[in-house]
Amino acid sequence: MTSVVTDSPFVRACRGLDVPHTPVWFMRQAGRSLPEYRKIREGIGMLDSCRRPDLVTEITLQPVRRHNVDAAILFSDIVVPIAAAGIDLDIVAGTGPVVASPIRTADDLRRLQPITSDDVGFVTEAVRLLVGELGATPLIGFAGAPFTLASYLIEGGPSRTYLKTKAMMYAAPELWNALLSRLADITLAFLRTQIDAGVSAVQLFDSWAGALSEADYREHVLPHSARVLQGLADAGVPRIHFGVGTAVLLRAMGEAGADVVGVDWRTPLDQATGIVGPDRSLQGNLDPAILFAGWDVVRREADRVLAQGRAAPGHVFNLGHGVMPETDPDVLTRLVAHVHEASGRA
Ligand code: 1CP
Repeated sequence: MTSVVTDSPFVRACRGLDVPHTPVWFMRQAGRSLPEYRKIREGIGMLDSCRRPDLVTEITLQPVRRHNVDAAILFSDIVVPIAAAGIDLDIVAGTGPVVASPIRTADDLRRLQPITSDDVGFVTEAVRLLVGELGATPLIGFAGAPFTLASYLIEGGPSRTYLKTKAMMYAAPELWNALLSRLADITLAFLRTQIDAGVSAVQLFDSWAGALSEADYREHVLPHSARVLQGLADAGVPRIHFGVGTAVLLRAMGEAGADVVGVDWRTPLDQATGIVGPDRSLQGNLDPAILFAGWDVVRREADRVLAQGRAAPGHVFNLGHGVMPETDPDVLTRLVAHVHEASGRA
């Protein structure tokens, strides 16, 4: 089985090898855009559902069955390992992660403990079940990057400005580095657990890194993300590194140790590959809002993304960020078929 997965279009594109068609999957492909997801989640909290391997398996498989995507992504959340590390938090419907008592001092940091695989045994179990079910379809594991995780821990929840996060970064570099270093350990342990259980690739989500200048990213964030990505260099699976609004960070995010750099819709892929360099594949980057503009626009823009993606050594088609809950799932199904057909070898 393993060799079939290693030879899948998705893993081959991540490695910059030739492919029979451009592989495609969607960030947030599992979730509220699917009626079968809304049904199975009825009355079950987000964190509780992430801890139930039977539910995780079913929810992860739903978009694979429906859309014929080239990869599955484990149903979980970036704050799952943080909860396992001892932080009291919840994922509130319509809001996102909310931390009961934010981390702002060295004393607070003591509440964030290292994790081992045993603390997230439900993830190991879910990955094993999924690898058995998925056959030749690769499973992507993921984690939040230290900066994005720190933003939730410091702010206490979602933020637009990252004021408290940046204030700590500038004013208390020792505390900042201690926090990000601890988060890097947790993220590394969480990704290792998923790889040991059988995932075929990992994605490090630094969704909110685009709030930083390149200089600040390089000084305060990159060393911690690099420790995570380079710590997996021997693991034998492609490493994808993604953030939103990262046009000025793409080179640095590649240098952190990624095999694939995820690009949002603001930077055309032919331009992105010039920034990232010839050694790395790209993933992206259709604007998720385009899915609301009617099929003719979707097809035209998808063709543009495919054409621009040909400039990169390998291209994994995706959106520039996650599927919005209001998206018509039939448009996603049609888009997958179109990407396969339009990019397929004659
Ligand atoms: O009850 C629900 O359905 C809540 C919505 C939801 C879902 C479906 C949340 C809350 N998380 C998830 C699952 C999830 N989260 C996945 C599933 C796999 C898939 O993609 O199909 C993944 C990969 C994530 C990762 C995640 N969580 C990120 C990084 C990706 C991104 O979108 O940038 C981030 C930033 C989070 C935090 C989070 N969790 C949930 C929400 C609404 C948010 C964002 C809150 C904010 O705006 O700050």
